[in-house]
Amino acid sequence: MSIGPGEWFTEVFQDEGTAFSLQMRRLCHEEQTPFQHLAVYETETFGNLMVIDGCVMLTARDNFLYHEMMSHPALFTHKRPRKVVIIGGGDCGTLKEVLKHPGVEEAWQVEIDERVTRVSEEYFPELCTANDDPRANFFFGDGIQWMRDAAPGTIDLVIVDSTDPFGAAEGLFSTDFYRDCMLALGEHGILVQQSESPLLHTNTIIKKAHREMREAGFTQTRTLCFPQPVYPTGWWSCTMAARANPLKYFREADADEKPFVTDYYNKDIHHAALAMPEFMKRALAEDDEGMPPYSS
Ligand code: AG3
Repeated sequence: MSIGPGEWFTEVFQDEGTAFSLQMRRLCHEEQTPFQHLAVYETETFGNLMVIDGCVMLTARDNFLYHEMMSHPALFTHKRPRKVVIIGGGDCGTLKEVLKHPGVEEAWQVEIDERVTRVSEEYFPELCTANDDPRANFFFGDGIQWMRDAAPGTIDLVIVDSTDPFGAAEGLFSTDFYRDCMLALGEHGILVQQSESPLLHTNTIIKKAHREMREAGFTQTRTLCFPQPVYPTGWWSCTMAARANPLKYFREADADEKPFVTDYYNKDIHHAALAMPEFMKRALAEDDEGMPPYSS
């Protein structure tokens, strides 16, 4: 897949009959890792671009939206998050956001493909600024196994920052994995998972995530929506789960006085992201029998 200067990189969403393109300056790096095809391009207007198996993972220009929304809403929902585990997230962007919270004492990035991290260190150094933080820990291996082996009740927050739910990431979108997370989290822990496009995947991936998180024993589940221009439809989501704690409340005063800089997340954005579109409410309500309503 060689793309010359001025040519366009395109991610085709075949099922939807749409595509997203970015104009390229040059190919910076390309390799077949033991797990996937990994490429980095320099784009004309979005800075560096990371692509895995033909899917856009991130660009320098807009990854802050995704990384901030994958971390801060959950971190400000938990009462006192001290130990955080990121499953996937090899580019280190989520880790950087997590470690902005001074109360976090220990963060683990559990990524199956070490090459993603090494390539990110080279081409996205701005995402790797917290890698030398003494609280940062790296494990390169299978996140599903890692979670199965985790000691019960020892983790406050699990963030699943994965690729689309196919191939290597498929097992991360399953009742068995959610159950292992629940056991590792204990009573007050929170799980948050990237859950694809509200427009494309509400009736499939998002609905299934709610159903399976509840099957696993989480009684509270909630999807937050946010913009992400370079992903299919430009509109993305994450889904949070908790055993008992309602997810519509968060540490508002702390979010308002956060002792660090963000580019997107703030207290009002958090409130806005909690608001659920009507079509999503209807779709999720179909599965709601006997459970607390999704809007609670
Ligand atoms: N996680 C990938 C989200 C999925 C994007 N899907 C797509 N382009 N088809 C991003 C990793 C960032 N830490």
